[in-house]
Amino acid sequence: MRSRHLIVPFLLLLALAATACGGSESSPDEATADPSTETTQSETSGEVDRTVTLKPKGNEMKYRQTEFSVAPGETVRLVFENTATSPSMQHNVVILTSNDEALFKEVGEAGTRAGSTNDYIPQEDNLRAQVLAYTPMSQPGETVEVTFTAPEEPGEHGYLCTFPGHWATMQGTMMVTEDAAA
Ligand SMILES: [Cu+2]
Repeated sequence: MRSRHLIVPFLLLLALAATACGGSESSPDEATADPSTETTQSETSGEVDRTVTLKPKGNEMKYRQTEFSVAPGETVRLVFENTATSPSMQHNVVILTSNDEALFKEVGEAGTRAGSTNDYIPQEDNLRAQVLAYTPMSQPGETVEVTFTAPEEPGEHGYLCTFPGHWATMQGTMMVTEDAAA
């Protein structure tokens, strides 16, 4: 009897302790989850030096904006708003390490070979090394983006869409220049 009386309050205490623990565990989790998300967002936007937004030219296999400038070494957020309405107008933005005309063709054709499972991004190591940054492939009406660090060296970098058949006409040039510095 004596031991039984001791056990019951002890179990009650355990149950209370467990409840208290559970309660105190869940509220800090919620408390930390929200601020950390906010912090990540503010950190991300704080780190971005420049946001560049590109769009296609109607339902053509062309970019509306065929040139943009960034400053050396800055963090660039590249947004592509696929404003096209034709279902075949899937687009991405693939930025190259140079503005070499032959490279457009190589990367464009390699993108076609890579296919949809690889998001039309070249799989060959030598060509992947020539890709500075790329957005995911976008469906008409979809917006995609990528954040990358601009090269430290001033120069010209081609960009193209690697959706099959688009590379030859869907091209532009990213200028890395001190003139673009804020
Ligand atoms: Cu395209």
